[in-house]
Amino acid sequence: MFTLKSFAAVAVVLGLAQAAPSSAAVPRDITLLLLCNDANLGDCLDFQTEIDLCKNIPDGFDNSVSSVNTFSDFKLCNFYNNPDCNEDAGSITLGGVQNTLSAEFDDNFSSVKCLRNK
Ligand SMILES: [Ca+2]
Repeated sequence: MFTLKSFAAVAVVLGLAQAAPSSAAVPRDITLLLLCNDANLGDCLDFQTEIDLCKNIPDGFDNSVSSVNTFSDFKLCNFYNNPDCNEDAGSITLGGVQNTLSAEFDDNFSSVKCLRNK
């Protein structure tokens, strides 16, 4: 009986120790995008990001993306021609499947930030 009680007490302590950091952390909203080097969703990268977080597009896709899929017409993401979501070289908000991009944006995206649904 004593052993069982001790085990339970240790388990409770461990549980509290594990719960403490996550309760202090900001909730994260992970979201997935398809970034594609070719038009019509060809040669794609499964790209994981978070809502309201700017992410630079990795080598191999940076300045090469020609189509994208946000997996929902209601999931909008801002795509930027500059890294670090800098607006100076232009940006566009896209949602759902975009099989082609206009000349201003084709082979130009360097960063992306997805928006929280309003
Ligand atoms: Ca391309």
